[in-house]
Order: sequence, then C-alpha cells, then structure tokens
Amino acid sequence: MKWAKRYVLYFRYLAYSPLLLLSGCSDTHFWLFDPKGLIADTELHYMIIDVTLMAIVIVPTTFLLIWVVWRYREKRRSAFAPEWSHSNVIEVVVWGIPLLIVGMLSYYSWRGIQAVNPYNPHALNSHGASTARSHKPLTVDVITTDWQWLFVYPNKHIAVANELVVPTGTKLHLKLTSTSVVNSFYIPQIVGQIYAMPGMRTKQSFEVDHPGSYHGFSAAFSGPGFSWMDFKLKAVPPVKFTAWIKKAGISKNTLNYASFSRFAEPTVNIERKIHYFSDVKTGLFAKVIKAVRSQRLHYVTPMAMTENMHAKIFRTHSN
Ligand SMILES: [Cu+2]
Repeated sequence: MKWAKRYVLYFRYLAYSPLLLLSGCSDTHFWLFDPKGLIADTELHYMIIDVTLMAIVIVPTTFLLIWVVWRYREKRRSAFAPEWSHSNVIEVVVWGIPLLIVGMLSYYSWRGIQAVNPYNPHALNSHGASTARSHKPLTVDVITTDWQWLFVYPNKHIAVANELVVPTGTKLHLKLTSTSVVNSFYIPQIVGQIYAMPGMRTKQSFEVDHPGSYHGFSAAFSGPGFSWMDFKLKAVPPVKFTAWIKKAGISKNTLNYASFSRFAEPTVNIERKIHYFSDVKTGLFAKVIKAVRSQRLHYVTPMAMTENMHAKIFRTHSN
C-alpha cells in the first residue's frame, strides 16, 4: 500500500488550506487597483508597466526551467550532450533581453518619478484637462501628533482633527510636519505616501476626481496609538465644501499655539473622535516646526495610558 501512504502525505498538506480563508476575514481592500485620483491613477499605470516588463523574464524562465528538468531527466538518456559548450544564440538572449528590460525599467521609472513627484510643480498639470481651471488650489497644513492628525486650512482659519475634507476637481497642496515621531501620510486610492517628520516640512500635492470617502492612514508604525491613527478623506463637490467650511467655522474650539500644545498631548483616539477648530492662528504650522526644533514641544507618554489599553479597547468595542 505504498501509494496510499503517499496520498496521506498530500492530504496532510490540505490541512493547511483553511489558512487561505484568513485572507477573506480581515477587511482587505484592493485599493491600489481602484485609484480615484490623478496621482494614484499614474501610480497604477507605472505599476502595470513595471510588472509586465518583469514578467517578460519571469514567465519564460519559469517555463524553461520546467522544460529543462523534463528534457534532461534521468530516464531520457538520449538528451545527454557532454561535448556541448557554447551557443551564440543563448548568449545574445541571456544578455540582450535583460539589458533591454533594465533599460526600459529605468526609462519608465524616471518618467514615473517625475509624474508623481510631490516636489514637481507640474506633476498635476501634466495629467491633462480634468482639472477645472476655475478652482484655485487649496492649501492644507498637516500636523501629526501621537496619535492624531490635524488638518489646518490656513486660508480659511479652520482646522479639523482626524478627518480631511476636500473639494473635488481642485488641486490640493499639502505641507506636512510632525510633533512626535515620523509618520507617513498615505491615502492608497488617491496618493502615495509621504513622511511627516518632526521639526521638518515635506510637501504633497494631489487632486480627487470623484466625490467619496477614502481611507487614509499612517504607513509608518508609531507606537501604541498607531492602530487608531487613521482618518477619512472626504471629497465633496466645491459647493458643499464651501458650506462645510462655514459649518466648521462655527466651532467653539479655537486654535492658537497654547490650545494646540494641549491637543498634541499623547492621545489614543480609540473612539475615533473628530474635532473642529475655528479661528485658527495664522502661522501655527511654522510655529509648531520651530517649537519642535527647539524641543519646546516634547511629550512623554504616561505609562497609565498604554497599560490599560486592553480594557479600554474592550469597552469601546462592546458597547
Ligand atoms: Cu522605507
């Protein structure tokens, strides 16, 4: 019963198959394949080009490997060729094709980097006419803390924490910084990640074509509050955006440097609270960078805050 033993072995591997189901349990999204903005569109475009170019090597190599193993198997003695040593055709193929592919990958990487580079002022322009010229670009200052996002609209004198609301068809220019560790601003369906770093400023630009709600988060682990440090990007038509700005302006919470430094205290946002601020002081962003640089803005996470996290999470999820 030799064959039976062998099949028992195969069935043993089948026991691992439920692992495959796990991928369906989490809320898995194929965000990268469902872009909703110019930058994410471009990223997908270049990703497909790159994968296709690499497949030109990987797919034939896989088949050739199987073919070689089959052709030179032990039982087929006729294929034995001990005198064989050189083939010009093979030399041309194994050097020529990789050189060609590396060349093409370099070319497309260069083009792709230019097309999504946050520091290239023409990156958004080069994508054609979808931008309505009548809408002026909107500036948003992003300040990350342990573990929240603050989005300041400096020209509108409002700010909102843990939610980013933007008008569709409008160029958005972001400036980013952090009061704590390095965070990475990432909205997979809209724009690639860019670091927000303490005492420094980075930039990002993007545009959202379709109204909707998109998942944003930090792509860099930042400690115990990290799991709740995500936000929604809400893209609304420009008319609705104007109304939203007015609504946010009613908030009784104002924001100057003093109230900001209270906001920036370590907070695990388990309830995913959104806060609005009106009357935001001009120059807050620059002042925060300065304060972090001179170490005037510096927090230590109290032990008690993370010690009881399990209890807190359980309470939040059970009611
Ligand atoms: Cu890295």
